[in-house]
Amino acid sequence: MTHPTHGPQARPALIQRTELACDAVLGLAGPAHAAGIAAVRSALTEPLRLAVVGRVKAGKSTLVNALVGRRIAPTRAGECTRVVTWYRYGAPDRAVLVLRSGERRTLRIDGGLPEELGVAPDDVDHLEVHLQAGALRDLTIIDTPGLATTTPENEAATRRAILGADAVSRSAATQADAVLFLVRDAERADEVAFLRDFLDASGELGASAVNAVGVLSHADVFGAGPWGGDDPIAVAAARARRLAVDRAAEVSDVRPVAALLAETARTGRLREADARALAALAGVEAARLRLWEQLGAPDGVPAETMERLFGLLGPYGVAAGRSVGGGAEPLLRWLEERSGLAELEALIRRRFVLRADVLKADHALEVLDRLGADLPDRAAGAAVRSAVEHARLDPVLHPLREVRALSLLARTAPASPLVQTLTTLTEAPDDAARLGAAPGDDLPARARRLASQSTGLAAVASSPAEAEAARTASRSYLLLARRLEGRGP
Ligand SMILES: Nc1nc2c(ncn2[C@@H]2O[C@H](COP(=O)(O)OP(=O)(O)O)[C@@H](O)[C@H]2O)c(=O)[nH]1
Ligand SMILES: [Mg+2]
Repeated sequence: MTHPTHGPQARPALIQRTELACDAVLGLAGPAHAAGIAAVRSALTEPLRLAVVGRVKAGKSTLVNALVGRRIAPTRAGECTRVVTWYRYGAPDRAVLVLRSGERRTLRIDGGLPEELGVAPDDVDHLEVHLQAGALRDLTIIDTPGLATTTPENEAATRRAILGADAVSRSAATQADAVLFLVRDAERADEVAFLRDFLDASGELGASAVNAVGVLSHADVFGAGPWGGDDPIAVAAARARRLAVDRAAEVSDVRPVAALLAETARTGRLREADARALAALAGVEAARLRLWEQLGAPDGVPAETMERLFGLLGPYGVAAGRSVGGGAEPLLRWLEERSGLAELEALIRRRFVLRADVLKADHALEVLDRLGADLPDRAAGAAVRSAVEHARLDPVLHPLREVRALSLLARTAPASPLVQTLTTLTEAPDDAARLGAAPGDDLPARARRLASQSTGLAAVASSPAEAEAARTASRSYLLLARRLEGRGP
């Protein structure tokens, strides 16, 4: 049987091999761990789990709404904002409250989630919301209450969601494969410290440049703000680029996003009447708009309208959006473009969705390995860890090694040219692109040439991480050559 290491058929083979590892571990670890291992195994064929983390009021729930295209995640201060909420694809639309006792209760969704849950948030493990939303077909999104918040419960719930609890059975069911970090103002030292702490705490199972992407949120309030001369979104974009370089170890990229603008654009909240009311503000002096609450609404504009516009668009959306003109349609396009959401979605697709099987398999093996390390029976634990190691050495799972080598290199030597090599190997849509080949090139010959070039690079590498990256790339090209020649998996 052949197992392609790349290409569309690679996914099932990679997942199948990881399922075999789960089965092997099940036989070694004993019945006490059967449920936990079964959960790890079944998650392999579910959509990738992406957790959205960041401090309270970072804009997480607003971003989730924008991504899902529904105003479902509460952004006010109700109880729902205090529990971990999974948004997954499913019909009919429904919400299931999963209590820490294991009990499950169905909640009604009328437009949005209820303000009150009917139980103390501390008794809730998580809330599962099933929606027929296209974005959820290949991604389960986990909204979290926030880290390092004023309430320890919020933090504990978030940590449980991302890092898992101590028992594998729980952690397997609650862990995320990938993470979006929302940071509201990158230059505030405590936000950076927060990111560090979180990453330290997450350890091996947590985030790294491979499975984490940063979001600089509230991009519309950067710089001097909406009433200053600068374009706040351009200021945020420049800051995001700097942050991506500084934080290359922790996140693979940082994108500026104005989630409020995206939410308004994507959830059908903006009506034609709003666009008309906004356009009517085009001639009003900026100072008057800025201070409207003190000075009163401009002539002919009801105060409710002002409130509604500021609620939908924020100060920047009002200040800059009023001159867009032409009605709701161009205004929606403008909001969409300014929000930066499409770029973030493209990144999520490239980094997470297209690599979903690799991230899920890697995560599953990591959980199994940790189970082995924690088993009180040392001999059984060693057998589990060796089964995991054995799986990792299978050529079918070579993409996991690529991703790990890339993570290590990005962390220690982000400027190394091998970062690009491994990124291309793991992200390119097909073999020709993976090899950087021109039309008509002899692909197997090119793969072999690149393999030996990479071996050469390993010999002159400036660090162990770079040497490992070069050896990994060399093996990638070699496996690719063998497959292209019809001689290997
Ligand atoms: N101006 C502006 N406000 C935002 C943005 N994203 C979220 N907000 C507002 O910030 C507040 C907190 O957002 P929320 O999504 O509940 O934050 P969470 O606690 O991280 O889930 C809400 O009032 C949102 O409307 C944004 O990009 N720009
Ligand atoms: Mg929230």
